[in-house]
Amino acid sequence: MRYKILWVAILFHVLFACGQAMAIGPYTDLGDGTVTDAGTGLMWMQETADINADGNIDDNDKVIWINALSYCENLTLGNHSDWRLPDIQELRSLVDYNRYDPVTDPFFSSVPFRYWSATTVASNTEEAWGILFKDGSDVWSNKSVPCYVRCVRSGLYGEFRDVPLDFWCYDYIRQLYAAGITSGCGNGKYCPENLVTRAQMAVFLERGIHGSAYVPPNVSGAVFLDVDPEHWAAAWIKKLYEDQITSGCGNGKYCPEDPVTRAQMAVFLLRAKHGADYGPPSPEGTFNDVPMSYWAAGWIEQLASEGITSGCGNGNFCPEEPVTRAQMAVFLVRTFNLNFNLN
Ligand SMILES: [Ca+2]
Repeated sequence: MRYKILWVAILFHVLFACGQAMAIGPYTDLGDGTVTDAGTGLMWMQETADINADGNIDDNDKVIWINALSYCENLTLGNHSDWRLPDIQELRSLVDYNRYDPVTDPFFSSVPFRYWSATTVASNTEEAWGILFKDGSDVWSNKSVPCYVRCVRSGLYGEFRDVPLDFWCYDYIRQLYAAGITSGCGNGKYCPENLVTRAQMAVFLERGIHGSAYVPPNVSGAVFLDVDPEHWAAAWIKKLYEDQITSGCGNGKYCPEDPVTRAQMAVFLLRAKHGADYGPPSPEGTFNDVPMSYWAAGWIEQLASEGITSGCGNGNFCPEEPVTRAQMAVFLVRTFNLNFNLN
């Protein structure tokens, strides 16, 4: 019984310790003197600030607090100029409690001495918080004491906090946002892996057709049996119907909560782009999994010949697969030629 308790204790310790260790990073070395931390979404200077720019980090690179602030604010590194001195919580996020002397991941090459944070001590504004990177302890010092500096910026994520800068279609989501076609899925997120519903598709398409500022007229009566006039997208769906981009999903319904399939998307996009009267050329059998007899074959092949899709790999199109919001960003940007000059 005693051993059982011991083993449970050890197991808890291992689980807890592993959980702590995983909170550090993972880091990505961007190769330009900067490191991103996927855990916190922060970008860091890889090296301790070489204040006097002599190529060495030594006592001469310690500065008083006010100079630490201004050094970071004036820093340009990795093509970014929005650097700042980290606050105490941000600075502590670099501390790996499994390490000692210094306590940071080896590629940060920290000096085991005090680093400034931007956080002033609440009880004495002549003092500010810092961290001793030998053991990770919080220390406060008078702001006139010279300490080392490592600057930070909040640059790992762009417009949405669930779409990192190195996300596979970051540029497309950014374009879609800049065009005003999406403002995300709420709480600062874009929800790239969520499936696009037919209700959301109505909004995407109508904004693509009529512009980002477009607001559809209010609806009084229902157009589709399954779209209540109170539904959040009722006006958009009605306008999509009036624009003759959709006739619904059959039996007088629109199926607003169903995911959009890739085949449906092909029809939606081409009608939105070319007008309600548009019809594609006859299919020629471009994709292995889209026989010429398939109901949307012509649409799908036209989507490919316009460069909006190249399929889902291996010569297939995956017509019955749903579309994620990330994928839809790519399709919409290509369909409506959204090409803002973003820097
Ligand atoms: Ca130096």
